Amino acid sequence: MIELQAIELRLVSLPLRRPFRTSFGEEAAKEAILVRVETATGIGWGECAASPHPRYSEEFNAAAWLVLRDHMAPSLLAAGGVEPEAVGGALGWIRGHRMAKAALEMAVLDADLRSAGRSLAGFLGADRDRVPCGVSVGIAPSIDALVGQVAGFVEAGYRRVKLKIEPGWDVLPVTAVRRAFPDTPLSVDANGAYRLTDLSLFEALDALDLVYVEQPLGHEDLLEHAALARRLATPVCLDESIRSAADARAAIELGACQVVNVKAGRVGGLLEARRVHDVAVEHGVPVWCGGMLETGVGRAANVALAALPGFTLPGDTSASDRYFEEDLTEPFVLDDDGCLAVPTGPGLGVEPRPDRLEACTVRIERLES
Ligand code: SMG
Ligand code: MG
Repeated sequence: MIELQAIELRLVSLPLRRPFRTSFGEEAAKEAILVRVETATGIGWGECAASPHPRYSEEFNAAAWLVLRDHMAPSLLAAGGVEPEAVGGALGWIRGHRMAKAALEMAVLDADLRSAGRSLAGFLGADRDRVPCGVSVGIAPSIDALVGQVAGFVEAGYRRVKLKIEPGWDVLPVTAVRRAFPDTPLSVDANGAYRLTDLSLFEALDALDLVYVEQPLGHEDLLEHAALARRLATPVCLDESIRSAADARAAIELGACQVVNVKAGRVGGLLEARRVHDVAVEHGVPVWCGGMLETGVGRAANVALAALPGFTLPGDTSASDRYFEEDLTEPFVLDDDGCLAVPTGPGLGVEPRPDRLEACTVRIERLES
């Protein structure tokens, strides 16, 4: 049982080395809410996966801040003690707001595992000490610029390259990258930008030997994804559509996806993410760990999750230098095999560096029991 004494919310902002553009917009900085819990036996950190705008999902930082401050933190503080496994249940009366819930659960888990001297990866059931990494490449100013960026990532050793697509930036750039890198595992991610009437576009992509097409259609369209999947040789992977283990089961059983992207934030926490993994494994469906441009804090959790046995495809768990000049934690560095080492220290196995925390903080609020 963890005795919660205080919960601190901290908004941080880190400039991205290159703006990240997707079908729903562009981000030039990573802005995230960090949650720091203080307990009778030590502290724990969590990171919220939300962005400044409600574009990837309905969650966004200003709303996550409010729901954490006015509802979630008071609810947990009033409860006094809580087991990490019980955080989801204790916050179950709050509908949705999964990324905010996930951040708080991560912080409680980190505190609990640190005081027990146990790593998050070990707790989750990881069976590897390094994970192969992919990289997600945003919509570029030109095809030449895109091919140049991909060349840098292939050279760095990334094991899979994912290209963001949108109407007007699809078959031509993806064909150019495929021609330049005939042997590189490639995928595309539309973030829901297409409709079933765009079938011919996906048939054209089918010829490019992609590992999967990620979230091609709207996030609420499971049946349409199933209809698309029946027409394609390329597997369909779902991201935004899967917000829980129950969603994963429905999507897989409906034939709406053959691959699952798991993000702890999107599904309400690391423990639900493990349940999504379990559902996929039970159905023989490969999973991989998605990313939300996390700082080193959230990245540590992603890398631990990605070390579970069902994560058989490289994830969007890229090295710190793919995002930032300087991360918040000690940097995650790609090894010669295109892998990141899974942290082995207690809890997340990383902490924000005090100087970086100071430099990146925009706002702090503290709640006490
Ligand atoms: O963390 O490297 C990363 C980003 C991976 O492409 C990525 N994420 O739909 O999968 C996705 C997007 C969402 C990013 S919204 C900030
Ligand atoms: Mg995606």
